[in-house]
Amino acid sequence: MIRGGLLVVVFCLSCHPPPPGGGSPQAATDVAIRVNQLGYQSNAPKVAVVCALAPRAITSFRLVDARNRTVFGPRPADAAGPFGPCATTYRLDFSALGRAGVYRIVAADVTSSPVRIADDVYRGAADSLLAYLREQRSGYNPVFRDSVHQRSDGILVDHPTRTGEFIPVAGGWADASDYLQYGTTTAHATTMLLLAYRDHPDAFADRFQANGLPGANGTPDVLDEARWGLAWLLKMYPEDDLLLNQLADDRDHTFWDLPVNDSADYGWGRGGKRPVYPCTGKPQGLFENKNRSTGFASTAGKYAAAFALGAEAFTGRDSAFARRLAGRAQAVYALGAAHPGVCQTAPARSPYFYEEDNWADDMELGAVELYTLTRESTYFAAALQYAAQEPVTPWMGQDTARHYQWFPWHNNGHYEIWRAGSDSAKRLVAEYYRRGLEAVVKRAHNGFRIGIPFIWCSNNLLASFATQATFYRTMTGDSTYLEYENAALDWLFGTNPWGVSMVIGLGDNYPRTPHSVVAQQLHLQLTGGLVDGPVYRAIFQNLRGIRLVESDEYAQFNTGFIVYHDDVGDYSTNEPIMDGTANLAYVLAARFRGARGR
Ligand SMILES: [Ca+2]
Ligand SMILES: [Ca+2]
Repeated sequence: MIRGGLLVVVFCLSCHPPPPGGGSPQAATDVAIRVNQLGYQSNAPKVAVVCALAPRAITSFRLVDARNRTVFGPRPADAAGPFGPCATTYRLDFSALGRAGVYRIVAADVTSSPVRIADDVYRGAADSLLAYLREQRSGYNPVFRDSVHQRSDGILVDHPTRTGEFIPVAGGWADASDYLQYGTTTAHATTMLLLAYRDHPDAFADRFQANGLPGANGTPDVLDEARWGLAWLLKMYPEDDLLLNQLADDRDHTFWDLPVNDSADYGWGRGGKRPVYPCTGKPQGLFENKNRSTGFASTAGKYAAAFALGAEAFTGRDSAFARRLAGRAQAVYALGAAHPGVCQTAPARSPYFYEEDNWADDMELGAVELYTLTRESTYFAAALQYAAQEPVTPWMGQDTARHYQWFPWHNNGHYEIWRAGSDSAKRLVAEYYRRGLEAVVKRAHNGFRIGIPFIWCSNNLLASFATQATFYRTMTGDSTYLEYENAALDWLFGTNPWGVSMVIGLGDNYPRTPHSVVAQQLHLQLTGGLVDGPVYRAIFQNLRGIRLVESDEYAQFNTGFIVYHDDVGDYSTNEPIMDGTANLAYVLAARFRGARGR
């Protein structure tokens, strides 16, 4: 989500409807007990966190059942120090309670919301994410049952010789609540869907057709959605040396309107054609703001990986489609190898863009997926070389980073090398992952066990941390980081200072007024959408054009170094994001399989 449109907020001030009901935050007192609102699997670690807004001594806690009978405890509450708005925190560990049921936690005369223990608490969670992706579809959109940008996409811009040429690129997903579309986020999202299905197929159902309308079609919905992404990426790579990277730009932000009547004007009239940007290997930006692009490889590697994984996934389902994907995977990988460097997204009127600075991670993933597909050893050797260039995703252990500076937020390539490689290669990439996890954990000495930097899209970092920890645990059997892996998921589903599940429609208390024109004007719940999540107060205060449009129901929890607002005006913490949503698919699918007693 790259925003910054002042007009958006001005418009909201006059048109914001009354918020839908429900979701009142807990904490009539100054003590809140935060829990994972999906629940806890029977044999998993189980921890709730107390956030006390004033210093408060809490010695013990217990769990009660529906009849208010104590079923666990009293046990000691572990004091864990201050964090953000919490003057002090306590960790309440009830891992020893394994009996399925619905309970409440009682501590300091405060009773929590219901706590569910069951093996199937993640059932349907990964599938729920797909609802948001269907809602975000461009081309034919099943929510509107209408075409979106079908005839407007797009006119080639910023090309040395072919600027002004029409190239058909309708399709894909809108990136967030604006209607820009990026090859880099789409390719990563598609990859996450394909990996999630490959490793955890049981987590996904078949209730929708290829076009996103209700009705089974014999294909798991996660593959329907992945194919939607792949079909668009193929359009975005129409010729061997023409790699398209971005559709539309931030001139989209001028108007706050629905995608079916988008009235953005890119110089061809309101609601007219949209620009499509190629990778050029040079800094891009049609106006005063420029990115710092240096090559093609960051985008080419991601396309290669998605195409190669797609070829594997569709071999038995549609061999012609699979063969085409395999051919495009090899071509785009070669283009990336010939043009090392990053292909960043292009800013227009606003200064914001995806400032991706790493590309070896992307080429590593592309190379190892091509090795898996073709068994050509040169690809595997290249993957190992790229892996050695960036063993640890650089945000891990840092206090801050630029917007999407290290993307994707975890490196799928190491896991794929582990799957395909020798024992020595397996040990090497497991150690790479361990170093990254250790760096984050070193910063996680707080009651919530969270060690990420609270930059824009912090929820993506948590999803990626949990995914990398899941990979590492699968690869090594080492559960050293399991407490932190669980804490990251618990945070995303409500164990955070605000008590908010960050996925719309999942849990008891989730965002009701996301930064989305579709949600606002159609009164539509964007089920499955992961919002950006809390950011450092300084980031919130310095972004352009943010104004809250309603009173802050979480004001008492927004007094610390990080803030979150369930407010349609806050594009920094409360905007659902396509790539972040898909980024959560793998780890939720893996938890589903955990329900089967793995
Ligand atoms: Ca289906
Ligand atoms: Ca990268």
